[in-house]
Amino acid sequence: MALHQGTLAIFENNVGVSDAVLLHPLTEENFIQNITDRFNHDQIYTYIGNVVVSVNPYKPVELYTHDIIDEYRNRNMYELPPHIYAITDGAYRSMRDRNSDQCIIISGESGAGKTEASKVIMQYVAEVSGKGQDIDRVKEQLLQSNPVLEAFGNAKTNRNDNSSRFGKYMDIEFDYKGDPLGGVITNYLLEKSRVAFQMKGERNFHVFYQLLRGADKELLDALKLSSDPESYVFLKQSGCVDVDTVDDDHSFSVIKNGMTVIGFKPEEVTMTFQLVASILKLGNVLFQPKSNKDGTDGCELPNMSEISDVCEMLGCSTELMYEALTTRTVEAKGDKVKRDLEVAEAIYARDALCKAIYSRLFSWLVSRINDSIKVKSKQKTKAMGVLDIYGFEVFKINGYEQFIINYCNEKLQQIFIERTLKEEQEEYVKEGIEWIHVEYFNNAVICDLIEKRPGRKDKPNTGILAMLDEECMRPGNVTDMTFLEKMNVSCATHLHYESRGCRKNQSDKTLDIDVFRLKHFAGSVVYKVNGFIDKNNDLLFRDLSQAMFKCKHKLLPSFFPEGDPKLKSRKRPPTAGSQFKASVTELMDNLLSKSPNYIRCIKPNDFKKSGQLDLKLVEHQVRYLGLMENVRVRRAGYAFRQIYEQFLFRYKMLAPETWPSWHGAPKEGVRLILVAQDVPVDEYAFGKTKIFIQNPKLLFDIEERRRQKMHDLATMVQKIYKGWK
Ligand code: AD9
Ligand code: MG
Repeated sequence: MALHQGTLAIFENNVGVSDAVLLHPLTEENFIQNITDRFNHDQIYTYIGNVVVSVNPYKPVELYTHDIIDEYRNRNMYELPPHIYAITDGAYRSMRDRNSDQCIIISGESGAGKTEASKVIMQYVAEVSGKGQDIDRVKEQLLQSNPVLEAFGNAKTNRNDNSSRFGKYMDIEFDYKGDPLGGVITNYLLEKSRVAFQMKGERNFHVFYQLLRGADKELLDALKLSSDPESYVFLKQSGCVDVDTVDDDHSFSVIKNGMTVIGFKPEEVTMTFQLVASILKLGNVLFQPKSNKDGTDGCELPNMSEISDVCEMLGCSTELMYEALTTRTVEAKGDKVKRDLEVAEAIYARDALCKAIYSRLFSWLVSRINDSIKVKSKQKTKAMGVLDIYGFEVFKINGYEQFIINYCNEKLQQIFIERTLKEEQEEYVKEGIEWIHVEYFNNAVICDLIEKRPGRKDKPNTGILAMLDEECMRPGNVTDMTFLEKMNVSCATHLHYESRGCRKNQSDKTLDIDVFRLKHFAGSVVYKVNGFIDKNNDLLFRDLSQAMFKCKHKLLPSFFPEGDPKLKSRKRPPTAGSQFKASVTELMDNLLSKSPNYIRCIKPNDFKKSGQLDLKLVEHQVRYLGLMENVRVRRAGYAFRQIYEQFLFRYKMLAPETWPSWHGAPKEGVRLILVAQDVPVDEYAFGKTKIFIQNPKLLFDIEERRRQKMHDLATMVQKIYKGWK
């Protein structure tokens, strides 16, 4: 296939080395210099063997055209400059031709380019897989799920104007030909606290602004909304409404179109926006202490207009909603008593309701999309998964959400370490290959600190999630501080835990007492415990769930099944932390059942600026991502390995001694083939059961010669056959 030289800049003037394995001498400085030089020439991708390192260019780069996709199709990784297309093509072909389910794990901190990378993968798969009416419909639905979920699940943060506030894993399922049949999306814990509160300079989820800026007058009137985000407390309190890089108006038409393509019925779209609008209006509901100064506690609403609008949209009686927002039913010795809520309690209840409606709406959207994209036929499928999860986060103030996000990143790093550094080296030892161990930091110790199960005598209970759950279940006076005290005692000697006494920064001499510090693989993070118990409990006052269950709105009651008064069981739902842990465990099992491919994203600077690469920042990421260890293992190791019998079976036509059959020891047969192919002896090693080959280029050559030989043999057979006739 000829390259379009001159038109595709990517193929010209390779800067530095495209695979860090080739660096001489191999030092961290050289590694960083290499990716910096490449970055400065818009060559944002570099390999470490088959791992893609990607540096966010923060500007459009000419790397994603149809022509470039065409070049990467059916080509081996080392033939062309590094690209996500190459790793995707390799994964796609392994899945299609070798029946091996694949996953692409994208990691890196917030703003490093994970979500963009996942779109590049999707774009590539959509282009290279088959065409046809049904297939194109499936592809379009899979692609359109992206902007819709981003609208509802992404937001501007101080790190990233389009930050994913949920984790997403998408399995694309294919038939035996490699044509997509459908997919399944799994979502992980949405950061729902954002609905009611955002830090200064951040925004709520995109959809709120998109609706106000993009909806026509008719829709805004129907939803009783003003077009100005400043009219809504949930949007204006953070002081940031507009973002230069985000076009809310345009995005609204994109998501409306996306929902239609996916197959949402018009009434489903309307119901979705009714819920979004209701949240905005609920956020404007004010409370004031009751005006009757007779000493009774409680609060009332100074203005009924917002709540009346909400009730009309949701099909709820205003009295019921009023009561659910301002009172709470408590059961005392079997009796039900209504208690008035203080203003602060009512605000808390209102915010909890908004967060619950939004997060359940989000889960519904995901399952609704899944209904549309799921594989309808019974045929056997092969899968390729793409994981794009929220990146590691460190803010000035870090809370429960950052704790959960960073825990998830620890687990992903664990997979990378297990597969790329640990298992790889263990295999050499197991196979008896001479090997000098490459040291690396194993973050399993931090994963344990967070998630270890309680109840083992030999080890004290130091699993933070378990301790948090214990505290949430414990009757009596439980507060965030009692949880912190418990941790401080249990984890006192843990090397990655630091109790109270953490300084906010070097110059700050005051000590915070409501914080703890975790030394994550990616850096030290100070967490404030405020809200941990509450967010982990994730409970909604029953009066509110019952009110929601009684609404006439077609979606809402199904979001609040616990509000059904007929419900017998009052079992406590699992905590948010234990649900997250269970889903992360399931995710890890899923990823481990597939062949992994990695994209390691690097953020070049903290200012979202193009053309700027902060060496210190990059160095930090290179270190914690374990990239140097990755290069060392890769460099000393063998890119290719195969069981002797399999190698022999595939390449036996390449040596006169082994063709057409070989009856000696398989290892000897393999040796004869390599000798016949003139492969230098220092390029391969014999393991106990497998042959190991260092340079993948050699294998491509062998493969090419096999193809040629098969072709020659076929031609010869044809000639003989013709001669017979
Ligand atoms: V987070 O953990 O969700 O907060 P991500 O997903 O790692 O984060 P994202 O992909 O959203 O980061 O990238 C951040 C921004 O960088 C994007 O909005 C783009 O403006 C920019 N970016 C990232 N990758 C590319 C790219 N390949 N080309 C051009 C890019 N711009
Ligand atoms: Mg993202």
